Amino acid sequence: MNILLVDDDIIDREHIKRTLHKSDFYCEISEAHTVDDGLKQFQEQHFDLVLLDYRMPRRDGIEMVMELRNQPKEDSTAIVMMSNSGEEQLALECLRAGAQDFLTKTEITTDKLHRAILHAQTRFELEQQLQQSYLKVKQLAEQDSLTGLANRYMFDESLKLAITNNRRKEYKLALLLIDLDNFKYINDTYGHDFGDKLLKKVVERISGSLRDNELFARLGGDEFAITLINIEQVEDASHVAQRVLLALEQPFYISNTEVISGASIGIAIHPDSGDTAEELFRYADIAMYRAKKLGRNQVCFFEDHMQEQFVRHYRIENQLRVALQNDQFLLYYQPIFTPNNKNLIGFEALIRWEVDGSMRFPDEFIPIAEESRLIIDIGRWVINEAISQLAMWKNKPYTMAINLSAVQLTDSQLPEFVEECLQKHEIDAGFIEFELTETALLHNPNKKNDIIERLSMLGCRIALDDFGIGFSSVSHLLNFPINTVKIDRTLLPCENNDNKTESLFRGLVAMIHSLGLQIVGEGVENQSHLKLCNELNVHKIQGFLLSKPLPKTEINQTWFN
Ligand code: G
Ligand code: G
Ligand code: MN
Repeated sequence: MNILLVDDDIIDREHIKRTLHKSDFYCEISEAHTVDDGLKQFQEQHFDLVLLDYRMPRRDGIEMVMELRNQPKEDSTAIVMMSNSGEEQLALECLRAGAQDFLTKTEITTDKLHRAILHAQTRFELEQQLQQSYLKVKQLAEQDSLTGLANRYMFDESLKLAITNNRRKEYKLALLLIDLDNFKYINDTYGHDFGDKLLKKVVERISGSLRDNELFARLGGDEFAITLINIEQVEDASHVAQRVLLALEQPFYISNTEVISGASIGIAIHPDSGDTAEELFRYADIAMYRAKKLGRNQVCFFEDHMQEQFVRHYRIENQLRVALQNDQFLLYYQPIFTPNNKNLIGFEALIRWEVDGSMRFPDEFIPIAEESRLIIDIGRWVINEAISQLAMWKNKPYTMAINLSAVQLTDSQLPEFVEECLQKHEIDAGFIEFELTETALLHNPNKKNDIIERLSMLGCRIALDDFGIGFSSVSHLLNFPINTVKIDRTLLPCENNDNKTESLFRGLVAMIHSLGLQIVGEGVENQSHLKLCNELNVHKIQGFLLSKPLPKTEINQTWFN
C-alpha cells in the first residue's frame, strides 16, 4: 500500500511511521512537510491513502483535502485526517471537506490506522457507487430510453430556462409540437417492436434535418417537441417545420415492410403567443390539434395572422415551383437612355409572373422565392432569358442590366452559369451589368464577395442598385468591384421644389463622379428630373418619362422595326 504522510512536525511523522511499520501489512510511505509539497507528490504518484495533519503553517489540512477532491486522479485515494485535539467540530469539518476519517494523533495505533484505512476505503467505494447510481437516475429522469432524446421533464426545464433567457432579448423563440400521423395504426397493425423501430428511425430523420442549436425531445408515445431559440422571424419556425415534414416524406423500411409516417406540427411563438412554458405548450397543442384536423402533414401556427401568412407563403412557394417548371415567368425590359440626346443604350430586365391571367409583381413573390431559395433557379432563368434576348437585339451594342438577390450570391456555381450563357448566346461579358442592393452586400460579406469578384473577373459589370436609401455606406463603393451606381428614385426631387432632396442628389452625384464611377438616374418621371440629370452629367437615365418597363414585343415594335 502506498501512503502519503503530510505533516509539518518531524517527530509526529517519525512516530506515525514507526507505528505503521509495526503492523502486519506492508506499506510504502512518502513524506511531505507542507501542503504544497504533498500536492506535488500526489500529482506525480498514485497513493492509496493520504494521512494528513490538520494543523500546519500557511495552508492547513482542510485546504489540502479540498484541493485533492477537485483533482481528477483522486478517485481511488482515501484520506484520513489527524489532529492533536479530538475536537468534534473539527472532525466534522474535515469529513465535510471530503476526508473519509478523522483520528487524534494520540489514538494512533497500528490497529486503529489499519481500521481507519479499511474504513476509508470502504466508505470511498460506497461513495463511488452512490455517485454512479445518482448519474444513472439522473439520466433516467432526463432521457427517453428508447430514442436517447431528452424527455418531457428535461425538455420542460430547458424550455423554461430558454424563455427566461429570451425575455431579455429581442429574438423570438418557437415551440414546435410534433405528432406522428398514423402511428397508432402502425403500432396496432405491426406490433410494438415494429413501432419502436419506426420511432427510432423517425428520430434519426428529424435529427438529421435539424441544426445543433435546436432542442429536440420525445414527450412520450409518438409526440415530439422542438424548441428553436434566437429566431429573428416567424418564418424560421415554418422552415424548420417544413424541413421536418420533408424529412419524413420518404417511406421507412422496417423488417421488409414499407410504411409512411407523416406528422402534424403545431407552433407557438414566444413572446407573441404566450409568456410562460405552460402557455406555449397549451397553445402549440391547440395549433397541433388544428393541424391534425386539416389532414396529414400539416403545419399550424397558434396565432391566426401567422397562420395566414404561412398559408399564403406556402401557397405562393408551391405556385413558384410550378411556374418554374412550366415556364410561367416573363421578363419586361425598361429601356435606359443617355440624358442629353435620349439615345437608347440598354435595358434593365425585370421579372413578371402571370398566374391565372393576372400579373404578379416581384415585390410580392421575390421575398418568398428568396426564403425558399427558389430564387437561385428563378434567377438563373432570368439570366439566361435576358442574355438570349440581348442576342436578338444585337444589331447595336446594348447593355442588359440584371438584378441579383442576396441569396443568389450564395450560389457558388453562378459565375460558371453566367459564363455558359454568355458563350451560348455569343454575348460579350462587358454588356451585362449585375445589379446588387446594399443589403445583399451586407449579408455575409466574405462568401458573397467571392461571387461578385468572379462575376467581375468574367468581365461583367457590377452596379449598386437603390443607392442612397437603407444602409448606404460609401465603403461598399471601395470594398467591392463596383462600376456603376444607380441612385434610388426617391432621391430625385419632387415637383414642389424640394431643395433638400435636390442638394442631397447633387452631393451624391458629385461624390460618385469623384470616384470615377458610372451614374444611373432612376425614376426620371418629368422634365425637371431630366434637366437636373443633364446638368449634373449623370451618365444614364431610366424612368417613366422615357419608357415604362415593357414586354419584348412592345420593345420590338418601338425600337426594332
Ligand atoms: O419590376 P418592378 O418594376 O416591380 O421591380 C421591383 C423590384 O423587384 C426591383 O427592386 C427589382 O430590383 C426587383 N426585381 C425585378 N426583377 C428581378 C429579378 O429578376 N431578380 C431579382 N432578384 N429581383 C428583381
Ligand atoms: O430596384 P430597382 O431599380 O431594380 O427597381 C426598378 C423598379 O423601378 C421597377 O419596379 C420599375 O417598374 C420601377 N420604375 C422604373 N422607372 C420608374 C419611374 O420613373 N417611376 C417610378 N415610380 N418607378 C419606376
Ligand atoms: Mn434594379
